Amino acid sequence: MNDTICAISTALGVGAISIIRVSGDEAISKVAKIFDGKNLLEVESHTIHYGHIVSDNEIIDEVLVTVLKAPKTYTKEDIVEINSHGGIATTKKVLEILIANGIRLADKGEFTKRAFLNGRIDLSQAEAVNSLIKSHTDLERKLALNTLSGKVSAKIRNVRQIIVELLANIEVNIDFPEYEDALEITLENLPPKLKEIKGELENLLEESKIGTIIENGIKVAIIGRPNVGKSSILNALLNKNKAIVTDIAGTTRDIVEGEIEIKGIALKFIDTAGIRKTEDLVEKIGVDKSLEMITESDLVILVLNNNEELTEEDKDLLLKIKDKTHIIFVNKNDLPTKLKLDEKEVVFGNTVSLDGLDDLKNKIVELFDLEQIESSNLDVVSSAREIGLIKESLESINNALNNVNKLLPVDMIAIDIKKAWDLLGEITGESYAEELLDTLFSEFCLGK
Ligand SMILES: Nc1nc2c(ncn2[C@@H]2O[C@H](COP(=O)(O)OP(=O)(O)OP(=O)(O)O)[C@@H](O)[C@H]2O)c(=O)[nH]1
Ligand SMILES: [Mg+2]
Repeated sequence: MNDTICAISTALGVGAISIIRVSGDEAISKVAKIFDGKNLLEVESHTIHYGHIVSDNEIIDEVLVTVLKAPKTYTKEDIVEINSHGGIATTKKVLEILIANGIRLADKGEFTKRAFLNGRIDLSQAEAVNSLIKSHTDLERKLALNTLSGKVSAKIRNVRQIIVELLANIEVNIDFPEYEDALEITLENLPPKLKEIKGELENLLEESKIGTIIENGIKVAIIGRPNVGKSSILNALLNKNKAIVTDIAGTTRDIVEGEIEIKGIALKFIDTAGIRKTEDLVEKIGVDKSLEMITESDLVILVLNNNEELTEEDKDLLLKIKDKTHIIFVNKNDLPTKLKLDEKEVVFGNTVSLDGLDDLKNKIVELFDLEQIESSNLDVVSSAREIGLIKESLESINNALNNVNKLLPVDMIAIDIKKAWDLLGEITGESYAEELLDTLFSEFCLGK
């Protein structure tokens, strides 16, 4: 594990500076060998030094080298960071020389993996490092930074603590029935405890909805019959001509996507092929994709034409979206009204004067409570892996509650409670499988 690793930590391209990072027992001694400047073996920790990287008596680059001695470093190992000139040729050359000197090229995320394995951060925090690097929006950044600070892990540990206290009481009752000070856990007093844990887990899941929206944005499918103006609406929302608009029904064949940010949240609009019965093979594939989008999206905007009477196909679509989060947008309200509609929550507008498009955006803000997200604490779970584990943990607690109803013995019920505890431990990495680490860190960039 403790071999010395190196990687380019900055993005490889044209830039003023590149950082090549080295971590491990031999980090300082190996870099000292190729550094012409102060003797790095004798310098203090957390200092930076001017000099040259040399190889076979040739000066490769003029650099600044930072020496960081264990344990107060990112990996808790000795770290040396070579600040070379930027650009692909110089950066790669410095890396090559390090490798030629017996330093291994790091795997993706290996520095952060070491930070985890050496106990500097937990698994949830390690994941947050990746989210932080990949964040596009300011809210994503804040969310990741909060997780990295350990606020989210603290909430998970808190629930684990409640569970472990319950488990401890059960164990004491089983192993030392004569020990009278311990609270006796019975089928009568178990349900309130389990319900408390259930409540905590449900709360984490409820809060995580905010995290998911920030991380993934909101997928909004624009659906409707041909020619009602779906592509025109997409273009108006994006404020650019992304999709082709013509008066020929069936213009859009494939999905067209575009993104805007509202209240710090990415709205990912998907314009779809107009839905109708068709014999045209290409159009048919497009229509099938449109129908798929109804299921796959977080929100459906069903577009109707104000200038036409409601058709059977419209009625069919109204039925299809009934149980889905949706907004009905009645387009072309610049033309005479022929549409009669019973629906309540409807936005009217048109893409000629752009009337109603702000109402449409406001409706989305209202539906997903985006104002509240912007002002919330953002100390919530957001990783899909972690949300999955909380759900599984909740399932185990529900099983335990069912088993109480079935009057199973307390020690049998404890098996599910223990499982819930273990699953939560996988979030922070208190319990984990080696493959999990491999998969998780392989999603990182090199050099982090
Ligand atoms: N008067 C009026 N015409 C509109 C409006 N919105 C779109 N149109 C016109 O309606 C026609 C169809 O518009 P599109 O945006 O291509 O419609 P679509 O729903 O994407 O159609 P398909 O791709 O065929 O499914 C075009 O001629 C547009 O200029 C509107 O609000 N008012
Ligand atoms: Mg279209």
